[in-house]
Amino acid sequence: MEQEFFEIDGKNAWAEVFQQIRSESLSYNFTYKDARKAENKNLNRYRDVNPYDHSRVRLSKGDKDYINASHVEVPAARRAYILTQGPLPITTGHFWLMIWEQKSKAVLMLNRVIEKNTVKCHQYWPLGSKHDGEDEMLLTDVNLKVGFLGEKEASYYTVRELLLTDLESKESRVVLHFHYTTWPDFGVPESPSAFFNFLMAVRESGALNQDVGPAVVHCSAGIGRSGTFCLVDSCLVLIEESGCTETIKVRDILLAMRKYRMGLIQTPDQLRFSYLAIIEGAKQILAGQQSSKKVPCTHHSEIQDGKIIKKQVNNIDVRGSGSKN
Ligand code: PTR
Ligand code: PTR
Ligand code: PTR
Repeated sequence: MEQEFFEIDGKNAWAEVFQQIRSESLSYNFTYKDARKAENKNLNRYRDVNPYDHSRVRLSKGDKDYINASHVEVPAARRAYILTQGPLPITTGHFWLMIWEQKSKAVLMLNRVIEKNTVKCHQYWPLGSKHDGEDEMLLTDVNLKVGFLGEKEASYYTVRELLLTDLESKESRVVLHFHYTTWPDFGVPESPSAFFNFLMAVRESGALNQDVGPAVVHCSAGIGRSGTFCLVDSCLVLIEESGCTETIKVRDILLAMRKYRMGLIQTPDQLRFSYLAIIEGAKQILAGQQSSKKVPCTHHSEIQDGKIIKKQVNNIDVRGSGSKN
């Protein structure tokens, strides 16, 4: 895929490649009727960004099951995420109810509350008294409470610990809040390595593991930056498993992800950045594998529609005639 990257770069063809991906996903034609129902329209931040009916997250408790959020899965990488818009004042309760019901361990926030002098997301978590804010936020419509426990700042992001409590059962859970604070909408992070450090911090917390609910990933619309993050993470899982970057088909994985939520990745530059972050991340991951004596590139697998199709193991054709050498 490095070769593919340099070829596209050399031809300055990112806009073209991105446009191909958009046109191909236009043919999906999934419906989003629930999002357009009269009673749900004001629950959407942007009128042109809607969750498909087939993959939308449904709320169980309460009188409405609608939230602008989608299950996005990459089965070959065993990854499941929830991508959603930045909460509006009236959807903040629904947002926390979704986190409670889906048993998510973390929220990954990739935008700032105010960008270009515009509110891009409601202040949906308590800031804490050290920031002259409240320590608790009460969500009366869903009978939940969010408390501020503490935070740690790194250079490009902040990690907070929040305590989510169901006021009915009195049960509480810690929810981690990973906030990337330096990624403009329709833009890219300053450097692939800053982004990689953020991704590694999220991974180390266990929030992307299979034994917890899907991490909730959001930006303002929940498609551009959120799509970029999930594509890079999933591709790096697949590279880690195959031990090499040659066989990965980033475009196919993005196209498969776009079947779950519309518009994932919003600009040619975000697509280019994804490739860069995958290449940079793969270098670090594969170097780590070599030093821990894992033999790189033993599985020659192809990825189709987000699923790995194994062709060869240790250079022996697994469909072969029984020859051991
Ligand atoms: N804040 C939203 C916006 O301005 O885009 C509110 C809104 C949402 C307004 C949907 C209108 C919406 O849809 P329609 O124009 O189809 O009623
Ligand atoms: N209609 C909005 C717009 O084009 O501004 C929708 C939108 C907003 C789409 C932000 C994507 C956006 O970026 P992100 O998904 O990264 O918040
Ligand atoms: N910001 C976008 C706009 O206003 O046009 C919103 C959008 C949503 C754009 C989906 C594109 C979308 O799909 P695709 O990227 O596949 O064209």
